[in-house]
Amino acid sequence: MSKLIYVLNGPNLNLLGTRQPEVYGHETLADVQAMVEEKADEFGLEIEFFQSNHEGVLVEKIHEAREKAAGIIINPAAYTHTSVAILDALNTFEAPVVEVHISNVHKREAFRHHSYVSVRADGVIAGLGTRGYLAALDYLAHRLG
Ligand code: DHK
Repeated sequence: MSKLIYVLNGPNLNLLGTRQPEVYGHETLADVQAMVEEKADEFGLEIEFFQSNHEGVLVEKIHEAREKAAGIIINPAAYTHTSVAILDALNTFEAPVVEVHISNVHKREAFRHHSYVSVRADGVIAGLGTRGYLAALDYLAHRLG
């Protein structure tokens, strides 16, 4: 049975493609999903791709991943900078976690420089645009063998 990777996306990422394209690019979240699924196929991995604008829903999805996933790729979006709840949920997940940001948060406002999720993440990718999801998947594919 192939390994399942959860790709979780936080608030406002449903608007990718139309939301501040100068910052987040022109690809939609559906484009990102298609790109990630195609790459996962090459690696023989399965993808559960998910987006929510609600913190508790993301927490529950991480709980679900505890039983099902071999790894998590998460772009917590604004919750990166605010959510102890998402950090605590990720701390209950025992397999690898990669944090992805489309933009380079360190080139942006000071409030984006701190990440609660980075306290748990095995790796952090920022500023590679949506290719960051593929870099995260490449890492997990190799780490999971
Ligand atoms: C996405 C968001 O929505 C912001 O709140 C984060 C992140 C950065 C991104 O670059 O993907 O600060």
